[in-house]
Amino acid sequence: MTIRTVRTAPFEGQKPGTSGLRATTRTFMQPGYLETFVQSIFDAVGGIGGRTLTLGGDGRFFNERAIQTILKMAAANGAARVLVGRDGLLSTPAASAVIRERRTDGGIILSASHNPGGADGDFGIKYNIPAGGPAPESVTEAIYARTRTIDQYRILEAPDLDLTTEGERMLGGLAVEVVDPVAIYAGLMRRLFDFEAIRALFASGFRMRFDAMHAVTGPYARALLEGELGAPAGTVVNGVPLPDFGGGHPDPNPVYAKALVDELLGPEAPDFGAASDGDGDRNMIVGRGAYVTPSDSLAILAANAHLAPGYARGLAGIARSMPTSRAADRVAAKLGIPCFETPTGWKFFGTLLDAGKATICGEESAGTGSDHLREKDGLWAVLLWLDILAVRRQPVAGILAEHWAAYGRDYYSRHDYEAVDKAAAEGLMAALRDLLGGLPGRAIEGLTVTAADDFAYTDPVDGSRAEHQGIRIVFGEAARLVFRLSGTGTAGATLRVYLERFEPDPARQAEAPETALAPVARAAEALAGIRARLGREAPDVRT
Ligand code: VG1
Ligand code: CO
Repeated sequence: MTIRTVRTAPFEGQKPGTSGLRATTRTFMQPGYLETFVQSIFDAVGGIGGRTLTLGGDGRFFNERAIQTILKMAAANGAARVLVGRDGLLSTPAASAVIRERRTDGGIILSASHNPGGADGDFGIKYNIPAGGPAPESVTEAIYARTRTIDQYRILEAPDLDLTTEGERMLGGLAVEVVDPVAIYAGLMRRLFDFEAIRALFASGFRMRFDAMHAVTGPYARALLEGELGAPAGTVVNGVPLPDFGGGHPDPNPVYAKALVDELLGPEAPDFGAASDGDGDRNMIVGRGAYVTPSDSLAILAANAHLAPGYARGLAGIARSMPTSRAADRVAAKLGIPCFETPTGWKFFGTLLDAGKATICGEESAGTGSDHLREKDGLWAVLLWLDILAVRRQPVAGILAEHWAAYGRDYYSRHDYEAVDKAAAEGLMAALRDLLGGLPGRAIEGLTVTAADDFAYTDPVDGSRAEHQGIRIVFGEAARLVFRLSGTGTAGATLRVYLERFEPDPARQAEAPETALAPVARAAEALAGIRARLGREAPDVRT
């Protein structure tokens, strides 16, 4: 087997976004595109000679080809060992678990997460650091810088390796260890949660539906929920991972997981429903007759986490991304612990978790997780909910109502305008930025602006700085409006508008979110002129 050094030239736009590099699958399938980015990772981390890496992906189209290529490149670059999930599969949280438990020198995860897959869909790749989390911006910037100058990559000429059975095999000088994608992750879950109690809950007749959306979580959910916890067969639906996710959009929200939400809000509803995304790091929670917004889920999990053995010691702090509602802040205040507000993207939670400043983190985009890993973790959130339900033995709707009565309700919605003209979206953001100075004190739609800024964040642990992380317009405690551009899209730009209104009065907490948020939505239009600037009458997706 010979090592080939292949001449290459930089590809445009290999800049990691909110969560790694994402592009259309066809872009990734261009000769040399994947290789150039992977070599840039290896070079930017100081080479991988003698090191051990974790490797896996969400199983989408091109996953297996990419895994074979990366293994041959790791061999050619002198790596000692790669732990790869069987069939090239590892959910994002499971990859983080393998990196941490096996103490590998970081890892590579192949996924475009909630973006559709297939030849006409999207693909993605990201590097995770040895702590198990997404590379911080200092590292992604170094990788990007390397993609600008790279002129060669190294690859072993060798036949493809069999990844269908566990065990160790050699690829040149590289030991490739094919591992069970579920085992290490499942072991961690057993240590955090009271499986006995959850088993008793299912044995009592509790019924749940878990929609794996034909993405990577299927095997994990089947093994844990149906296998170990005794949920009846059929609890997990769409449980077989497919390269194109069955043509669906593996984003667990009321739009793309509509069938599940309809079932839970319908007459034959089971007690509890949940769904996960392409790479298994997101979760959507629905009770019988009660959709739980991700921001509320974070707050409720934080308020009740002590009921699960893994968190019985209490929480050190809570962290939420800036656009996530302020519901978690009220829980932190009651618990007397800090609440950190970070930019969007899990990479900003890493330092807080490493330093023991935050125990639970979350994002409005259906991401929740804790210090057990350095990625958000869809099934973890589901198991924590189950553990809480097993202890409280109350319907989800009751838990939600009690939470709102105690803390107030934060009506919340996100409006996405997808694949809009990039220049127009940037123009909208620039115009908003120009308005900021004049906003405080101004009344719009009966709401008075108390603060308005272009969110910037200084990491309290390492002092690193992130700027232009979204426009934040605060109407005191009453409401909040956030505008930002997505960093995970692959076509044009996506504008996200985040709407929030606080209602402390239990008598007024049962309104339809759209009604409660109508003045905030009108304020957004008045301030940003979305219709005129983007030429869109309404958002593509409301979650
Ligand atoms: C989106 C979400 C963000 C999340 C990111 C990655 O980013 O808003 O909260 O961390 O996706 O999630 P953006 O830049 O498009 O708003 V995942 O599950 O797609 O890796
Ligand atoms: Co994801």
